[in-house]
Amino acid sequence: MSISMRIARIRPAEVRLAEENAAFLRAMGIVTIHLQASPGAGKTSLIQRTAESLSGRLRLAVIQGTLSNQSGVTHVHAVDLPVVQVNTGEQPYLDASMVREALEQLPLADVDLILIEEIGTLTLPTEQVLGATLRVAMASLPEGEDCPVHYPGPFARADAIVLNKTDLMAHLGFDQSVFHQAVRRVNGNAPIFELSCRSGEGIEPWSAWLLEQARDRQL
Ligand SMILES: Nc1nc2c(ncn2[C@@H]2O[C@H](COP(=O)(O)OP(=O)(O)O)[C@@H](O)[C@H]2O)c(=O)[nH]1
Ligand SMILES: [Mg+2]
Repeated sequence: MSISMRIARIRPAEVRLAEENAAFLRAMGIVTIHLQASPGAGKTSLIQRTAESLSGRLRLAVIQGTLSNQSGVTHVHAVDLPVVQVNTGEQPYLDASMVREALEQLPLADVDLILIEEIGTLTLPTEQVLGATLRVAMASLPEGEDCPVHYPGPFARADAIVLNKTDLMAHLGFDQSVFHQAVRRVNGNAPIFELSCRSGEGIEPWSAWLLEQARDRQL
């Protein structure tokens, strides 16, 4: 059976579970960010930088998806950060029931913001729903300026877009304006955060946006 057929069959239950996740998290005043990007784009690095940056300002937790056949996954190693790793087995993406199980393992009374690191891919089933508050799509400079046009799905659905590895700008001759145009062809509104997890440049505006999202929803 193809994956799309399987998803079409399980979709109503998944959607219900995702809605339950969303309602539960809303009631707890917790914001969840579903972070999607190619392998190596810098998802784990961004989570670590974000944890450092928001330390003392927001209480973070992490749900990190990993594949069973994936070795050398970069583990989140920020101090004092609750992290739950979810092995998705053969399925190359997280689903709502996995997120629910992960939530049960987190100290939710002491959490304001959960960053969910998706398995590294820009191709996810469009039906995928987790119940996360916001979606973030991330690209990195080596993927080229056209990345959002070649893989429109995650960028079109994103509430915010991150461009990582800006420290490589000069080496790669990357043209930011072409990247912005590519994003705007698929997403008219989402803020774009250009940053470098290597140097830390640009992390603060991204952190400030997260803080704003959390505060807006906790009032
Ligand atoms: N030059 C550069 N390398 C980065 C940056 N962010 C992450 N990396 C490197 O990219 C590789 C993949 O990063 P990782 O966070 O594990 O990516 P993930 O697979 O998306 O979670 C690692 O070798 C990181 O050190 C950055 O801003 N600049
Ligand atoms: Mg990672």
